[in-house]
Amino acid sequence: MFNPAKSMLLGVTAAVAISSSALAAEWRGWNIHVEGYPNTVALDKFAELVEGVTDGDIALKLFHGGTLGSQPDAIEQLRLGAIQVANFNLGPIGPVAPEANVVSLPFIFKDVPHMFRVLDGEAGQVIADGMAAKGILPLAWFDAGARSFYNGTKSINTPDDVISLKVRVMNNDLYSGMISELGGNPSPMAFAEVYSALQTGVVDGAENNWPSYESTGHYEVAGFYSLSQHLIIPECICINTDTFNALSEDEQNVVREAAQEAAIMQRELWAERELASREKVETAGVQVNEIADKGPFQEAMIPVYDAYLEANPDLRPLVEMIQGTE
Ligand code: GTR
Repeated sequence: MFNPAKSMLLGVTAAVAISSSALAAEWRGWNIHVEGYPNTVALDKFAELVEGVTDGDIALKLFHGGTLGSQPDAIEQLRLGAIQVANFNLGPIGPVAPEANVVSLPFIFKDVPHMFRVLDGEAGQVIADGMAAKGILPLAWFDAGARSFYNGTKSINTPDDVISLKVRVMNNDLYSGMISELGGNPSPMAFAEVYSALQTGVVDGAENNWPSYESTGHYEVAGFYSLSQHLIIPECICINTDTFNALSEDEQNVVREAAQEAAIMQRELWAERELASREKVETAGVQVNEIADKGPFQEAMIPVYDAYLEANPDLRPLVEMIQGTE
């Protein structure tokens, strides 16, 4: 049964007790990351908050480490209702929900604070509504930093350094287009396969943020990390839209507030982990380089934007709304 006193203790506010919901539910939650990763810790917190505030009426059983499959598979499972909750990166959601794909346009966000201002504003609502319409309702946004290129042979300073490199990307044509425009060969692949692909030379490089580069051990087999910061992609705690809509309004409020509280925790842990991951890989001998001029990389993305807007003319206002957000 819902316990308002506990709710307030947890910092989750709810005015009315949830007593109408007699049905106990057990949700299954997907997560690709390992124990100790900021997102994993925050998801555990979310589960704890939801269980606490509903007094066990809703239990969330989390499957960490990608044990329930790859992210594209999990997106389908969540849409079908086979799993109810997940921490998704918006990258692989783009092919399903066109509004969410705008965040996968390279360099669309100036920096992470800009991304959060966008998500907290009108554009964020358009993205969230587009996702919910496809069955993937975002409850709160996680920080996933900026993604940069890494490979096993050289520092990347200009787009020419990407020519002929075989680069693993997430499942999304925008990323394949991005690598092709830089002259490289894109290789879409599941996250779990990247380590051995780097190790065996199936790909030369990949791109990711500091914590994932470190937590996966990719730095052990691809020791040059070049700060291109070409993608800043948000992540979410997402819930199956029907599951959410079946809740009472009070339950919806407490579940959303629990997700938002978990997201605050995630963002704090993320900031710490970014620094710790960078320090760890540098200590292990990774060569890190700043890219003095990102202009040529940005210019190379013009055809990616043009093709995207040609295929999705109705999304031009959303792109412009994001670009116009201070
Ligand atoms: C990570 C992200 C994962 C996954 C992964 C990837 O940064 O947190 O959800 O998308 O990147 O590259 O596949």
